Amino acid sequence: MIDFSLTEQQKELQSLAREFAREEIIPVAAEFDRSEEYPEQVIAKAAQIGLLNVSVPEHAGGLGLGMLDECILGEELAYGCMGIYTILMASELGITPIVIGGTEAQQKQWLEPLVSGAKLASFALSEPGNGSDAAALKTKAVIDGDEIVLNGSKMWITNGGIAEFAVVFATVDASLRTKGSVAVIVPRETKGFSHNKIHHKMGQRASYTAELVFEDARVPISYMLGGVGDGFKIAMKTLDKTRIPVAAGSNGITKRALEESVKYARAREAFGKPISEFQLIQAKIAQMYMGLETARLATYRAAWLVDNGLPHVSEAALAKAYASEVAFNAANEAIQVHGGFGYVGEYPVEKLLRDAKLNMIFESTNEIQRLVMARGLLKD
Ligand code: COS
Repeated sequence: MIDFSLTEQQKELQSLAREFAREEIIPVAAEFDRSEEYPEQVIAKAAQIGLLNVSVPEHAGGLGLGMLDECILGEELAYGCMGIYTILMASELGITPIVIGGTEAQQKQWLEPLVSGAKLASFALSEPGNGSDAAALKTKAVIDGDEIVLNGSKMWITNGGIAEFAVVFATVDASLRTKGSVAVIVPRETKGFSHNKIHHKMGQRASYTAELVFEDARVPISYMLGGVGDGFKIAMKTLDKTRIPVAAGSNGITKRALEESVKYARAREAFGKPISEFQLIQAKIAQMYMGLETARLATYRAAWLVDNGLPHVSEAALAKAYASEVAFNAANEAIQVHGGFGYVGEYPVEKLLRDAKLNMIFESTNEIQRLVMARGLLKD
């Protein structure tokens, strides 16, 4: 049975997030983009009204929202600012490996405090020397009695260093590739764990991105999710889910690009009439609309598969790659509609382009998404 309607609860969630984006995010988005500061107050308010850490299961004190709920939320928040939404999205990314690979006791231990204390989680897979080849981890994990000792560094980690903990992927023996991988929860205050904030990003500047450094950082072995050899699969299963909210965020960017273009095209005159009356402008607007509607369908379908416990690997990759490319193109065309005004910060469209670019890179590049889809298509 096909049903495109949202439940009453989902509609409420959508209006809550929409109102939050209009009242709390849009008025401050340009300033945080300029200052590159972490929007602490905005995140605190989001937590207060229940928009943070929404995927924490009910048995661990959370709302246990589904993937479609997350996507509805994500589109609205990213409409306001993709960078600010990324902070919330990355916290769900840090939560997911614990939901996938953690015992119920571990879920309670690590996820309950996130909800009650309005704290963030983070996910640390990429390293300075490798991102796409997730099996080539260099961060070393040594099991020493009932402790794990970590040495190495992680790169491009959203919320890294400001989150309560990072789920760190490391290896007990690099020559074993995936078979030597481990996933370990490292609390922020762990001795030997430090971070360096990364500055001057092209876009999504409100989100906090860091390099994490581990120098003989010791944690109890009970902080490991699963066993030795499970880390890679936990990371892959996580990304197979969390790529979908990236698609949802991309749809928020596309929707904003479309609406800003419509508003500007109606108001701006050239050759004695509003530019909205020119067919070449209309074609751009129609193209953005086509992109938005098809990308949203792909996103919702992938989310529906997750929520119904069905295979979703290729569909998640498709949604993420497609929606982020639609968003980038829509933002690019929105700048074109705005002409010179689109190229300066006075209007929000140049920021949309800078923000959209990252969605084509993080949570696996769109090249990796294509590889994932092709693998699915080519296997026996
Ligand atoms: N879900 C569950 N298990 C998976 C999986 C998935 N999506 N993908 C692979 N595996 C399993 C395989 O079945 C295999 O298991 P066995 O050893 O039991 O047979 C094991 O993991 C190794 O798989 P494979 O040999 O396919 O691994 P590769 O090194 O070839 O993986 C890709 C290649 C590109 C798929 C992987 O490295 C990847 O996704 N890279 C992107 C990493 C990334 O997203 N980086 C940025 C993250 S920062 S947010």
